[in-house]
Amino acid sequence: MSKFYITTPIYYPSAGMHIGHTYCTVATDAIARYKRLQGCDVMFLTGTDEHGQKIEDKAKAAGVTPKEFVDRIVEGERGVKDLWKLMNVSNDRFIRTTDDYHVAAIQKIFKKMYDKGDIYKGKYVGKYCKPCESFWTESQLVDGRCPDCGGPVYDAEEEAYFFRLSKYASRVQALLETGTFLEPASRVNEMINNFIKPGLEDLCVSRTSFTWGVPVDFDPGHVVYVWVDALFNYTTALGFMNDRYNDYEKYWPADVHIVGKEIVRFHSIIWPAMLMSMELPLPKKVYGHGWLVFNGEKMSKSKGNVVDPYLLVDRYGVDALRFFLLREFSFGQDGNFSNELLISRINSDLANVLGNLVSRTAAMVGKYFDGKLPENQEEGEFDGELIDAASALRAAYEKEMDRFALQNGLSEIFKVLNRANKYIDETAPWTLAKNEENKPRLARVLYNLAETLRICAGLLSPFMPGTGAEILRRLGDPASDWDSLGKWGLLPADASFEAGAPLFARIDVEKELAALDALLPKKPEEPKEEKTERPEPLPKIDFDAFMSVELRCAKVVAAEPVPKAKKLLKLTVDLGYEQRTVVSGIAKYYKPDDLVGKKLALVSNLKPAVLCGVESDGMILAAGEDPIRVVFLDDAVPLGERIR
Ligand code: ME8
Repeated sequence: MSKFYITTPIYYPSAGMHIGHTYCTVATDAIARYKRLQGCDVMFLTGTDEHGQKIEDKAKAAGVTPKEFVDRIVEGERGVKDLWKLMNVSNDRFIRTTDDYHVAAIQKIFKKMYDKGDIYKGKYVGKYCKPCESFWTESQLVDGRCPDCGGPVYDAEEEAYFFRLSKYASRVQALLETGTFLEPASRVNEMINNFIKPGLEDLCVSRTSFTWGVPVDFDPGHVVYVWVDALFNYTTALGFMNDRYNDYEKYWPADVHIVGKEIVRFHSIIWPAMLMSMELPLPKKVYGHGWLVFNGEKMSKSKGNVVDPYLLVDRYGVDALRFFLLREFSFGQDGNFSNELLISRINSDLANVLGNLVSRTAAMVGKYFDGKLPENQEEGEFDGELIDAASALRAAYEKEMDRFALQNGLSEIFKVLNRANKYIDETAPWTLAKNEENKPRLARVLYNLAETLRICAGLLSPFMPGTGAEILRRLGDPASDWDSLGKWGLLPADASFEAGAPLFARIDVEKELAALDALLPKKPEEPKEEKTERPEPLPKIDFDAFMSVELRCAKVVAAEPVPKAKKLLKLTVDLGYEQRTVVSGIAKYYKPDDLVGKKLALVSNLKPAVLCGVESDGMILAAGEDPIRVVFLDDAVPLGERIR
């Protein structure tokens, strides 16, 4: 039996997961299920990438340890594992980079590259982007900002270990030029022109400015760069350099790493170079898929445009969502998500074509033959075209699926389903039913429809596992293995077809859009026109009077409602030299999560006051009365800094 090892990127459990993450994992799941259907021995790996400064900072802001923080997001309610369960993701293994076996293996891997001379100690001087955890040179910046996320970068100088990426530049280029290693082909030129041709610099692979990472065991104070730690997950999860698993020999090298386009550089340049250094076989393929964008922008929490998969599954069901993601967008390119597209796709393909064909066919088998076809059947006009289309489907589908053209794979199935709906119009079974003599012909027409549905349901099941299985169940669980799906006529002649509830209901587009609009997170409000009316001025004060107010920069590290006080939030703020409790009347305008991690201005020498039983030691600056807006400070202002 042939082996097939497929991976998704491992996710940063730093914030909620959205439809973009779901897209990547569901696509990978469809490929893994397709390979299983073909009879391959599949290993499908996913997991979480849990180290790094970003996680350390978020944990600190939430007032918990990094491990507690990631545990909650990975294992907790609506966490990463929950989401994959919801989406019916069939991963065989789940790795967490905080797992002991992985950490110990990373230490050995790092040491091995160091002993070989491919990792050496040096000093890093340049720019650093915190969210991306990446060092950049001045020339790599775009308009002075991080080339990956567009965010601000900071001067950085630290002693660090470097990986001799430059040494492997020509081998990596040759690998990319094979044309089979990285797909789609458009990504190859991007890698060669943007990264290899300008000259690959050695990669900084350790950090000393934070501690939440795999410690470099031979040099305390250094932790392994999160991407080195993350990339090797694909091998440690199989048991490479650890005893936890024993599948490395069996499954490595990977058949394909499915990754988003922004991390193609890590997977197609850095990853093979490190494997070359370790003298390990290289993955056979890296596939860089496009992004799901929302009105042209990548989804991100800070832009407030994330779409919640739980909400969509709740309204439409998991299969409809899986289907939409893989049918609507071309996997290698960006796709613009919209609720309207989602609803239209459900209506046009699932309710009108697939659902309708299933219910019409089953209803006719029920009405004319009591749910079970007679063996006495008669071939006739139009049969040939439908039989040819359904018999050729598996091959056409396979051709598309083998190059990960998932959208086209589905479109091949829908061509046949449409053909079958047309066949109903052509053969007009309701007219045949009027005459007893035509019953054998009618039986054959319904058989052909049911047999077409057997093949289509089997080939749909990697995309819509529940729906595929349900159609097959209603057909009496006929043969649906890979071999049988390539053959016509395997449904027994006296097949039964159980009528059941409609598989997909038609949705009223306008009503549904309005309902969704009310439910989905609101876009940030457009700023209102600025007020121009002059306020009544207060008497002038002298400089000393102003300076007697001590304003300082503080960061919110925790926030919670005050029991029995609807308007109040209790904040714990950090001034760098001490923490304080402050009560503020902003509960109507801010949720605790909106505030944690943000810096604001604190009147720190205000006399304490007790509000609803909680002592408030200071006051935060805010503007307006309804709504009240907190005056947030730039993240670059140091904690405790005086504001004047
Ligand atoms: O990159 N559309 O983790 P991550 C499509 N930890 N795909 C999207 C998307 C969107 N809107 N948003 C995110 C990491 N993704 C690393 C991986 S692997 C050794 C380490 C995809 O949680 C994104 O492209 O930021 C990436 O492939 C995956 O989600 C995980 O992103």
